[in-house]
This record gives sequence, C-alpha cells and structure tokens, in this order.
Amino acid sequence: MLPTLSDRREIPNALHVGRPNVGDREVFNALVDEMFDRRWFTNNGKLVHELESRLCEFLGVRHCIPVCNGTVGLQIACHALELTGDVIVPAFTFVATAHALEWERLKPVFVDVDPITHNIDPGKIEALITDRTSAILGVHVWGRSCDTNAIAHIAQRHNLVTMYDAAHAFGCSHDGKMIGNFGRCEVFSFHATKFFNTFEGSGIATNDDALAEKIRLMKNFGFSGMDNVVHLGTNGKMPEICAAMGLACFAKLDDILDVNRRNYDAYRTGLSGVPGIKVINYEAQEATNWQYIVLEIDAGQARLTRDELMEVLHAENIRARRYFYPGCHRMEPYVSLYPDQKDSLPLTDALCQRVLCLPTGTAISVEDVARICHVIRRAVEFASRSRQHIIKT
Ligand code: T4K
Repeated sequence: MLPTLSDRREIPNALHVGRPNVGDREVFNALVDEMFDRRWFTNNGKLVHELESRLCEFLGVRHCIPVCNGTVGLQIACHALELTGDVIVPAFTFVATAHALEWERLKPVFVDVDPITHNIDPGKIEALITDRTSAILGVHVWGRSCDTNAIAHIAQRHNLVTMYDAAHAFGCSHDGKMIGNFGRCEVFSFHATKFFNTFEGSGIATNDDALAEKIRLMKNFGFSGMDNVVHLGTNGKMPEICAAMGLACFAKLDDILDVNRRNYDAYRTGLSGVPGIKVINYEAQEATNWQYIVLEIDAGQARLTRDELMEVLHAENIRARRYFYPGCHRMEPYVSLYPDQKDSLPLTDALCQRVLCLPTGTAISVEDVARICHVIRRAVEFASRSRQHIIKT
C-alpha cells in the first residue's frame, strides 16, 4: 500500500528530507567509549565543554551554550531575556518557534514575510508594535539571514529586544559575520535533521556575558554550586552522548558541506528550464550550509499545483515536505486563541501554497537527485500535455 500524505512513519527505501548526516563514526565511537569509561553521562561533562569551545571558535562568538533541543533553547532564551506580553514573529516557521513563545505565556503576533527571502518583512513590523510588545523574534528561514540591520533599527526605535531562531542557520553568515552574533542571542537547532546534529540538541549563542550566565543557571535548575539554587530553572542540559555526536559532526563538517553543495548544484542543473519550477538561491558572497533544497512552484506555469507535484513524488517514494504548511497562524492553538490573525498574512498564505522541500544531505546521491529531477520534469511535461489536451477537447 502506498503511504498517505500524512504518513510520517519510517518508510523503507524512501528518499527523505531530513535524513541525518552521521559525522565521523570512529570519532563518535571513541568518544562514547571514553564516556563510558569515565561514567560521566550528563550534567556539564567534558564533551559538552569541548563542544562549546568548538562552537564558539567556529562561530566567532563569546558563548554558545549547548542545550537539549532548539525548542527548549528558545524557551530558556525568552525567559532569560525577561520578555513579556507580545512578541512579533513570522508564522512561516516550524511551529516550535510559536510554541516556545506560547509556552512562556507570550503572545506570538504574526508578521507577514517577504515573498523573495521568505523571512520576516521588516516593513510590516512597526504596524504591529503596541505598548504590549517586548521583542522581535526573527527566523533565518532556510539559513538565509533576516534583514538584521533593519530589525535592529526598528527595535532600537521602540526599545524592543531582538533575538533570532537560527535553527536552520548553523554555518551561515550575514554581512560576512557568522550567524550566532546577531540580536541579544540566537538559538540553533542541532536536531538529527539539521546540517550539524547532536541527535537532539541546540546551542544558544550570545556575546552578552551576563545573559550567558543566566542561561547557564536556567538550563541547570538554577543551581549555582552544590546546594545553592539562585534562579528559576529547568532541565535544558545536553547529555554527553549528544555532545559526542556534535564533535563527530565537526570532524566531517567540510565533507557534509561539499555533499550539500554538490546536491544543490545537481538540482539546479537537473531542474533548469522546467516551467514553473524554481530552486531558491543562496547569496554567493555569504557562507551557507546548502541544507535546504526549496522549490517554489508556480502552478500557472507548471500546470500543476505544489500538492499535485508532491503526490507524484510521494507515489515515487520521494518524501518531499511542504514546510511550513499551513503556517503557524492556521495551526492550533493559535487559530483558536488568535482567530483575528488567521487571515492577516496573505503573503505567508501564498508562500505556504507554493513551497516544497526536497531530499538532500549525505544520504542522497547525485543519482538520487537526477531521479528526483527526472520525476519532476516528467510530471510537469505530463501536466502540460494533458491540460492542453483538456483545453482542446
Ligand atoms: N525553529 C525552526 C525554524 C525549526 O525548523 C525547528 C525544528 C525548531 C525551531 C525546533 O528545533 P528542535 O527543538 O527540533 O531542535 C522536523 C524536525 O524534527 C525539527 O527539528 C525541524 N525543525 C523541522 C523542520 O523538521 P518534523 O515534524 O517534520 O519531523 P519528522 O519526524 O517528520 O522528520 C522529518 C524528516 O526527517 C522525515 O522525512 C524523516 C526524516 N528523518 C527524521 C529523523 C528524526 C530521518 O530520516 N531520520 C531521523 O532520525 O520536524
């Protein structure tokens, strides 16, 4: 039986979006053996320290505090920054961004996106600012940076905090500076599906020593020393085995990057000239991780919709994903809590209808890419022929 559209089981032999990069297995196994010998599995261990140093060096940032996952990382960051009331955030993001706010009892005020960059449109922010607004939370979607300068100016004018969800943006730069250095802090995801992964995990990057200190307390129940709890805290710690995976991924980072770049180029070539199918660009002068192969489908030109194309790909066992359909503003609890926001984002709605993510990463070969491109080309040709036929008859 063919998998259904909503099916998210592990499907044998499928080409998946988000197949993990494994890193250097020998490095990983050696680190895990040492970890077993040391019998130190979590709570600020040696490997977490080592990972933090590597992260800071790689990003050129003072702190990049490892935590258990990006969602909890966002929650801790919001809490540490003492945000209150409303936070302006795009709805074109993984639902974790909005959930982290709502979990912290902050109201996500959704702002529309720029249809070219897919990121928060700074021109739309000021109209949403009220005396309840405390912050702007930008998301560097697909690793392409938000317009951090414009956002910083707006924040300064209105005395707001800026922070970024950098879940997609590890290894990416903006204006020649690594992402991790913008806003008060930036939160990466090191989930298994990401360019750089620690199975589950995250790093909260900041150049603010006081904020870093607070985040360190908060991720460890507020402990300062053995019996001394000085702050509200949670359990946001990264275990040692996850840090070992991060170190193993560092050992292979250049190889992973090369494969992603190779696959991206193969998609660009394989899909060139297919009517209505565009692969999004990355800026040549910036560092990028090439982790996302994102198609924009112009249904008028392609003569088939994004969803029709996805059906075709799924029938071929190619598990393309329509991230971030239908947008947070149309998901629960937001649609019930804030019904007035549901119809306020026309550009987000349009984007959610035309974007499709394709498989890449080290599990995907150039032959796989060629097959995927062939399926897409044939689907568009077939749609064009059959629809011309329907019009003629
Ligand atoms: N902000 C943004 C902008 C984000 O994109 C994310 C996470 C977050 C915040 C939160 O960060 P974390 O708390 O996750 O650190 C997946 C990931 O689970 C999620 O981390 C990611 N964004 C999101 C974009 O994608 P789902 O619900 O689509 O996951 P799922 O289970 O459908 O898997 C995705 C694909 O990966 C499938 O095709 C299967 C494949 N896969 C997955 C895993 C875990 C594998 O082949 N092997 C695996 O081990 O969310």
